Amino acid sequence: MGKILVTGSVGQIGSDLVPALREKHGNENVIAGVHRTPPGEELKQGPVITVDVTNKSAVENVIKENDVNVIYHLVGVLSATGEKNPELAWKVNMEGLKNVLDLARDHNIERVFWPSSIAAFGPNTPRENTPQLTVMDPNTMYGVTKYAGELLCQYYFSKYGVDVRSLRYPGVISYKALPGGGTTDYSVAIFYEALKNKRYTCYLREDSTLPMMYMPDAIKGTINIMEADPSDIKCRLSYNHTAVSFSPKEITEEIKKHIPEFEISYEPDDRQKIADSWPKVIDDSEARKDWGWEHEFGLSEMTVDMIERLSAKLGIEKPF
Ligand code: AKB
Repeated sequence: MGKILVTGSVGQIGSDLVPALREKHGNENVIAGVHRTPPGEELKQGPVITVDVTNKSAVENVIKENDVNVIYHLVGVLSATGEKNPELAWKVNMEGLKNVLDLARDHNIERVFWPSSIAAFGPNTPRENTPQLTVMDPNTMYGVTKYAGELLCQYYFSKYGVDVRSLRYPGVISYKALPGGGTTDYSVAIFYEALKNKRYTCYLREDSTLPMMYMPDAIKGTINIMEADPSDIKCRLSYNHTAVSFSPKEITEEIKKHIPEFEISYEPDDRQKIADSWPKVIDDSEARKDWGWEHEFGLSEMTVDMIERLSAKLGIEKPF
């Protein structure tokens, strides 16, 4: 069996995906690709390799020296950071993806996973029940790289037969690693602040509804699409992939059921404009139909699990 390479392993998704893949395939078969941020103890349970995805020959060496045949290419600069540094977002997100796709083609890599995002949509996209194929006019550099990346994946599939599969992630909520530089990050920060300080100042308006998902569902969907039979993958752009949609006000009400003293205030900043250009609810029925996507966690189940696990992580007494 060839090895699995996960780029961006110290990121929010990678920190949960690498252990899940190692549990399935064995620690030694899953290589955690890292760059600047050093890996924590959990990632060090198996092979860790430092690699810059913008350096094609460095990635090629990792593939050749380790007999890699599956790649989860997670490295990416997210929406808010991308608006502060559009050059960096283009370089990391586009050059990194093009390098991985070229190498997948040249080294007969069996499968590639690449995450797109709800950021691939834009202000003229229908915001309710957003279909998979619709108007795409992203107005952030992150969104531009996600939509262009989807087209590139589809091109490499149809032109070169690269079996690349993709999901449009919504905001992902998790307790292991913090998201960094996204617009949906508030949905994680709110839990930390509710537990630690019982107050949170949110940078989005109270009514900013966005599609969201709890990490165990994101990992399940990611592994399931990669395990699906190639004939079941009918969409080679990227699948809409969601679980719930909620606003800061709605998640606050849910948290307050367990931490009644919790208080929130709102000070919208630049990220509000980004959130306003994204869908509120996306329609992921194609993923459900084609390869059997099903989510498990709704808002209330996720809130209970987050509070339980985060209080254990922070050493704070569980409020229920
Ligand atoms: C972000 O907010 O930038 C990301 C995303 C939705 O892709 N979490």
